Amino acid sequence: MGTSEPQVVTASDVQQHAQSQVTDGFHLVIDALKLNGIDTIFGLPGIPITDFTRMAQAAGLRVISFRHEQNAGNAAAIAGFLTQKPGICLTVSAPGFLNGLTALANATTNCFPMILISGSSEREIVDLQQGDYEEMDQLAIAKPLCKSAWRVLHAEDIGVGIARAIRAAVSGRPGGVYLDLPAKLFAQTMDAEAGRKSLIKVVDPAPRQIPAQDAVQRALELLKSAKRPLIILGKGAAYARTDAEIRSLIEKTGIPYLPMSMAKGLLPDTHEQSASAARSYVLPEADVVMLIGARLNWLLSHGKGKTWGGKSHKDWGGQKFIQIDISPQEMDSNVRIDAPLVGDIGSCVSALLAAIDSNAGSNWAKPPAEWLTAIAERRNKNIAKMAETLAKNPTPMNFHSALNVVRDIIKANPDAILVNEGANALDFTRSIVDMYRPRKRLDVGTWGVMGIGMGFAVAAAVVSRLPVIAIEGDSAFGFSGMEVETLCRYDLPVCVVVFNNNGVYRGTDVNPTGGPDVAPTVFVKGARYDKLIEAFGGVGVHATTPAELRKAMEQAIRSRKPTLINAVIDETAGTESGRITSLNPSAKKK
Ligand code: ADP
Ligand code: TZD
Repeated sequence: MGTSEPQVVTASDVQQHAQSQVTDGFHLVIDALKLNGIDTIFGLPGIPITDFTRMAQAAGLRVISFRHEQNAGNAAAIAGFLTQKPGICLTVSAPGFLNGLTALANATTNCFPMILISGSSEREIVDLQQGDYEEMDQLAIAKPLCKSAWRVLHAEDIGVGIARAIRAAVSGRPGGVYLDLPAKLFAQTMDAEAGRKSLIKVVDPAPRQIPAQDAVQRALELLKSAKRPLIILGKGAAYARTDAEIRSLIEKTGIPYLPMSMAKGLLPDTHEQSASAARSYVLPEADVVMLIGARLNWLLSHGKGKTWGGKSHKDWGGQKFIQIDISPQEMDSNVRIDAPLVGDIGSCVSALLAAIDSNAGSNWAKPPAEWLTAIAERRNKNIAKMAETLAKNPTPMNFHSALNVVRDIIKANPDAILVNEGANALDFTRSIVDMYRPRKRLDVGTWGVMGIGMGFAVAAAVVSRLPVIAIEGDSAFGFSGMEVETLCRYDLPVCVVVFNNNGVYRGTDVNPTGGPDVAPTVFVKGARYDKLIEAFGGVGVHATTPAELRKAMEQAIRSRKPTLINAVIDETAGTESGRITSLNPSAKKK
């Protein structure tokens, strides 16, 4: 600290190191990650990891530096979701660690594989609470917020530490793992050959989990007995990368399906068996529901209550459930699961397909025509109604007229990855913008957390090299907005569209006291978010009409330049909390 001499680690330093007789903690961590196929680190440098980031870059790892650790953590988490390899987030001690921790907890909640690696302060001082620089017992704090947490104290244990972290992140139900690396560890040296031998290349990190044959048969019998069957696909199904098998199961059985938000595009949203546009009809009416990689949590009204045809909000609607999940404890978490099918989705779906073929051959009876016709009627009616709304061109622009543009852009660029957060900006995008390919929609997930936007966008662009479109509420964007500098620094093909309606949900609230402060949900009116990205050399566009928005988005996709479009939306257009108004305590009181 304090010297002006630039610290540069050259390729020849690295080579010299390789030829020398000793290795150190820095290099053992790098070598262990590389040995396990990890090629990217998302992080933010500082004591004690700055040199580590330099050495990692010199050793050929891609090191993507962020402006805040939470965004690096979100990037790591979604990289994990997209690649099935644990995403790595690297932070400094105490405050950096805590900044990354929100993302680690969110990754665990969403079943995304991620490893948060944080440098930590001197153990002796931390444990006696003698007041070290950035002192904190990080291991203890991380433990309840992730799948597993470990600390490595000796260089010869780095191989085991990294191996355990990788296995824990991706095996079984994926999730977040914390690895605590004290500053002293990095500088420890050991014999290079012994160091090399201490590393572990993890064999079969996420072993298949084959379901029991009787469980497959039970599930199949229940499915066969259904008069009004329904399949629900969750983001676990998207993560599992068994797209062809899932499509084959759906098409072979002819069963209508609903994709959860991040499972959209697993089959194209325009598929004739998609019941998305008839959701409020199929949930209460279905008699047998098969969940594939989706939990019966709040996003599915806990499998009961009025959404499912129950009499009051806690009543079971009478459905029977088949649930495919890798986690046995997930079963019966909300309502009875009549046919639990525990295993990895690939093995479970393949086993079902094989059983269908051997039981029924090509004679699998499609669901009764009345069920399919009733769904088709509702779906077509709702789609026609939506088409009318989308065709309108009001001034000022509203969510619908803006999203009509986004919908066309995604249709023309089905490989583009869509990142999405906000309340109204989230709900309307999910229902209006059709997805055509798997793992192209990344959003606020299980917690409905704001702040994933730029971290997800950076990682999606880095790991896929495909264009990324981030549709952001103006409040949502603010949580990670400084990362537009990161977009520009790495020249990423990301087009951020800020749906600017002057506030959280809306921009119309007033301070009831008449005092000078604006209402808690209101922002600066007419803010120009496009100017932010211009500060870093990106393209900023101010769009007030669908035509301007379309032109700017098309240009962004064509040019692959980091772009931010400030899309001005009618400030009266949103509703409180979007679709989940009812979760607000005062709505409950009414
Ligand atoms: P959504 O929010 O889309 O409904 P959830 O995150 O609630 O999805 O559910 C995902 C589920 O998928 C989790 O219960 C998780 O255990 C499960 N899962 C994740 N990966 C696999 C896999 N490879 N095989 C089986 N289940 C999986
Ligand atoms: N903080 C965090 C971390 N997550 C949250 N979900 C919230 C706060 C609460 N919240 C929502 O649930 S949505 C939202 C907040 C602050 C922003 C909604 O405003 P927006 O979108 O401008 O992003 P719309 O389109 O105007 O509704």
